[in-house]
Amino acid sequence: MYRRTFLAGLSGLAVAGPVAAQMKHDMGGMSGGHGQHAMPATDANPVLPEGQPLKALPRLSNRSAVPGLFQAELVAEPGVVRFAEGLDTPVLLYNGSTPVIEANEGDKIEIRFRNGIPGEPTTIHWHGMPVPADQDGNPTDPVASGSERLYAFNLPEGSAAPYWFHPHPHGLTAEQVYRGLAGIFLVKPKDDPIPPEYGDTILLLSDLRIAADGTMPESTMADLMNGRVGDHVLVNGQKNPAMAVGLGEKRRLRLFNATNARFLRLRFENASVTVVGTDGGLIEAPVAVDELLLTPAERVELIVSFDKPGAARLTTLDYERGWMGPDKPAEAGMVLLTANVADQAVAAIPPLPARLRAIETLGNPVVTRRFVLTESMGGMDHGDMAMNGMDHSGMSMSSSGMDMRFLINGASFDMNRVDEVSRVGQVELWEIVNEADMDHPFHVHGTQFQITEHEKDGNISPPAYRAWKDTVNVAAGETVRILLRQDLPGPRMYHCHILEHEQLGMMGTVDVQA
Ligand SMILES: [Cu+2]
Repeated sequence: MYRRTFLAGLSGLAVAGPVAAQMKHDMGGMSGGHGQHAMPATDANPVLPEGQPLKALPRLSNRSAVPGLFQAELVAEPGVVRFAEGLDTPVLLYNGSTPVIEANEGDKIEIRFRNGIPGEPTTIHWHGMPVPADQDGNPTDPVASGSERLYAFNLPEGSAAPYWFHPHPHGLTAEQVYRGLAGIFLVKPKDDPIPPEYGDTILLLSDLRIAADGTMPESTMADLMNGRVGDHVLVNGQKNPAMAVGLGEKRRLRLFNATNARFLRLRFENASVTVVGTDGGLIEAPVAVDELLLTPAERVELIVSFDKPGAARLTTLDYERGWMGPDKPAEAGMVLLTANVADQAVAAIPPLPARLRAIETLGNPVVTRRFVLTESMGGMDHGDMAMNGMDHSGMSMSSSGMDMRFLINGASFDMNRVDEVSRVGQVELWEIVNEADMDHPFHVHGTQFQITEHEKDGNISPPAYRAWKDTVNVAAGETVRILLRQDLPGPRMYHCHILEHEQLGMMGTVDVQA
């Protein structure tokens, strides 16, 4: 109750610290979209068309004729998209779209990048990719507005996976991403065990909020607190697009959660789903599932079998992630994609192999690190509040007003501070301890890790299957243990991938020494 009253009264309060920097102006209002936000209704919420044929994201063409070399140009700049009939929405895009880069293990990559965003620095972070630290778009390496640079790196053997890329400038990441900057980086293996008859369909999930005039409202206090959740979850920029499939067809679908803060608990109605890959590529053996949770920045590769004629819908289920304050968006029952399955059966297609690949075990860790995630409101963290006889849903106002921070080991991100020092090649155990009220999807730059266990309320459970991951959801009150090894030297970020939380301090730097 405290929280509800507290947040309802937020707009009248003085705003201090990093929050102030984020808040440009008071709340925008929406209704009638996917998630119902009971914000003060200032504008009608434009209706987006549904059921249009699914469009494939455009491929970025390789300018090089040299085998094993991929060369291309990327420009980040403003654009306009018509999401709703008759309404232009100003956005930010790479090369006027959400491009897909496709390359092979072993390739050398050279991307000439130009920042065409007026007045804002930016970077390109190659999310999940094992690239050199100075090529990874760290906030410490901004590209100024109007400037350009070359991103160059190699794709090692074994790095085949569905990566993505997005901006990572200090203080602007959340905004540049929700305004549209994202792309896909698909690294293909030399030998792919998935039958080519299944095709290969990329589904980039993004989140949109637009006002009656088509513009994207600035983020509100609730957005900073919970991460910005829009009104429409789009697939490749479309609302509930349609794909036509034959009866009995199997399709390879690669799902990318490129939203700032959407927790997508998904199921496919009238179709059966098998997981074959995660952030870091294929898992060892196919795993049939009824539903799955895809949190911000995570990816999953599915084989979907369309064994029933009629509509098969990718829908959402409710998920409790510890929403702060009033107006948790209704997340259940959204239809993200519709597959129209024909009555006519297709010719028999090859089965999915029982073994996909081997995943190396990382061995015993030589170092253990502990990362405690907390939230601090009004300059007080949990400990302080408890000490003052307040449960964490009670807030008090420091003299300078509301100050919201998201912390790792009690510290807020500082670009000039190294928080941990590690070594190239050493195996480490990281314990991510979430003492906060909200789930936080934890991401590590520069490598892929393996989850070893989940612990909650004294119960320890292993992961459902061994997988390479670069982002793992750590639920409120949960501890997740991961094994990782960095193979390249340099400073690497680790942070919550609710982009507003990263921006409000939930990020640190580990310096990996050679
Ligand atoms: Cu977070």
